[in-house]
Amino acid sequence: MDHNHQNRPRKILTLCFVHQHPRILLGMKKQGFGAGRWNGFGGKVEPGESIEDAARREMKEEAGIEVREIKKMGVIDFEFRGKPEILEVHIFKSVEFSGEPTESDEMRPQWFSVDQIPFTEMWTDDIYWLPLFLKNIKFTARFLFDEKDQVLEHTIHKTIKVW
Ligand code: 6OG
Repeated sequence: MDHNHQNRPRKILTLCFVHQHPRILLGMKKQGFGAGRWNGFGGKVEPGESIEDAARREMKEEAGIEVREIKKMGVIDFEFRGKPEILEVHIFKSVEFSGEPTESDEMRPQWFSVDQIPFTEMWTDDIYWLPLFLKNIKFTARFLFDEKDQVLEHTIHKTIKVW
């Protein structure tokens, strides 16, 4: 573990999935960071905005839906070898929403059965923690990626934390 962990620049991001068992809403990222991969919906928290508000705003902007209650399921620190910045991603679950999932400039939404999640077309960390998410187990985690976006190291802790 890096001894200067506390001093490194952090970017706070949200990532939200609608999970209506046995289906989950994913989006194909069309542009920007992570383009070509299926993921939840989310992005950067803006100044003066709460993390939860950012998660709701991104769902509206990227998937065209309004989420009701959202529950924080986990927080992941992502690090990339050779880069000082840490991406602190707050993972949320929504069960109910209003509106119809709609394609945006950033994302193309699609429902998947939870037993047909396209892990080979997703960020390689997802296989480690999405199974916990689907079982409603909360977690904190850290992933270190190499230059080819492969996981070099990871730690995951289940938590009872209520953020
Ligand atoms: P913009 O920077 O485009 O938002 N994100 C990740 N998601 C997963 N599953 N794994 C990662 O491993 C990720 N890094 C970032 C957070 C980027 C979106 O992508 C998520 C945001 O929802 C490195 O605004």
